[in-house]
Amino acid sequence: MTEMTASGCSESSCGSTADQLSHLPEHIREKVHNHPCYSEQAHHHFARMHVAVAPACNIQCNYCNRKYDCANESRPGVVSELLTPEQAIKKTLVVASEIPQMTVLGIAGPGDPLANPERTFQTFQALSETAPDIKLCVSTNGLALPEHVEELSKHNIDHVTITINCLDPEIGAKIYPWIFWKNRRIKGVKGAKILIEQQQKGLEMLTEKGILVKVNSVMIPGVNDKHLAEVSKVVKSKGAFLHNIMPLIAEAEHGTYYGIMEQLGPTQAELKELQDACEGDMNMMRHCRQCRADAVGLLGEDRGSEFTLDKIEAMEIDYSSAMEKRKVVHDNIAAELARKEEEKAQGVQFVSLDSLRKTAKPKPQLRSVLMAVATQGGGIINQHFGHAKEFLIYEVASDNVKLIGHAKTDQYCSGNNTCGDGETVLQKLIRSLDGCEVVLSAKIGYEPWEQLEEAGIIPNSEHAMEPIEEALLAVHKEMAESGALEEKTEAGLRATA
Ligand code: CLF
Ligand code: SF4
Repeated sequence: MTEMTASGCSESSCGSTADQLSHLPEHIREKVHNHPCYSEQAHHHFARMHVAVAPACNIQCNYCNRKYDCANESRPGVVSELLTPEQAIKKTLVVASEIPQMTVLGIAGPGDPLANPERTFQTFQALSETAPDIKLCVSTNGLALPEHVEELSKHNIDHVTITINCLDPEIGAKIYPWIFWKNRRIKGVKGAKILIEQQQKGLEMLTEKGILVKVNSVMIPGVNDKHLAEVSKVVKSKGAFLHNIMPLIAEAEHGTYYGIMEQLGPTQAELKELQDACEGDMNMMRHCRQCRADAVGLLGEDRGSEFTLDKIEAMEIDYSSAMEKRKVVHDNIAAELARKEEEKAQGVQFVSLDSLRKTAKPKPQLRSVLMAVATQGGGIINQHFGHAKEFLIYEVASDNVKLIGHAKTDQYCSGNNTCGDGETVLQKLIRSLDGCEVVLSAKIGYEPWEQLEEAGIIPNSEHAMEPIEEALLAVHKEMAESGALEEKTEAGLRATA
């Protein structure tokens, strides 16, 4: 159920933990409050890692080349190291000890985890016994899901992602050329029909068991884009918790069917339009980074190179003491978040009473503004403009901040100044921020400052090290006070008519 808060923003449109989660029963809140994918606020503070133990897949998607990561859960890029379950267990314990904010271990490829059940469940079983403080998470295409639901529930796996791109086998045949089912390769509509039935059955079985299900869908313009609103409605009616609509990534150099056929992905605006249209029906995930199947760290960062097999081989782990340290870190983050929520609630109360006193006057309507933020996590503006590899994009209104996506870029300060087609890294970066009116970072150099201004984007480093939401609201307020945001009131419009 969507609850309105004192500030008038709904749980699904505001980035605060309390607003997002307060309508949920306690046992669900407990499952999601520190999961970086299931809670938008958590993703600023808590990290996840993936272990690449699942090489095989039982279907073919037209957006996938298995030489690369599973596109269900990753941007294309070769998995650096395929791991045995033993190696995956060791790596997880090392990372959990070194990065105590890591709360979730996911298996997401590079193939399908449930097409490799022995390797997947061996890893989960050992970790559920040795490291009970780590949440276990799995992402699957769903074909083999029904037969594994029982096993998943045995290993205390509370979070399952199913990639569901369609409900209509005719559409499915345009996405999946074949599936491998009961020792046979089944092509076209027939194969897609079986896959869809298995996905829906798996979804129903999981929700019946109280396991949280997130549905991922890849938006493929001209193929399933008009159909995904229906998918959203149906999966919600069957109990899915969250819907994550991701843009198709198709580049010819990845060797995928769509890449070679030059199938276009959606623009940011098309993606947002679809997400907005589906939001009325269900909680939408907008902070997905389409991570690699061996990603490590906060969403959007990849610390995998710090934990390669040769580096972790000689490390000794005392996980009992690591768990104590982790608990302190988790408790501190939780206390900090609760404190911020308390402060915010008091602020909201004040604004609300204040605004009640002014209701007699017609208020000018202030438009919302897209703002980009450079951050390294923690919910703080703490990244130098030139070091950012991505910017979070927020839609900011006078009383509401909503994360709507992210823009990946090349680092401006990387020393590599061109990126092909005669475009400089800075020009490309500015192009990726198209539509934003302000970019906030901890620091910014003179040259990018000048070029951003020329492109009509206001650079702002006055809010360095401040919490993102507070800084964005403050910038919106400054813009409002300068008269930059006023739209005519209804009374004003009638007067001019
Ligand atoms: Fe990994 Fe996926 Fe679990 Fe998260 S990722 S298995 S639910 S722990 Fe998250 Fe990465 Fe998006 Fe996946 S940001 S690609 S949604
Ligand atoms: Fe590739 Fe994943 Fe599709 Fe399998 S399910 S073909 S690994 S994208």
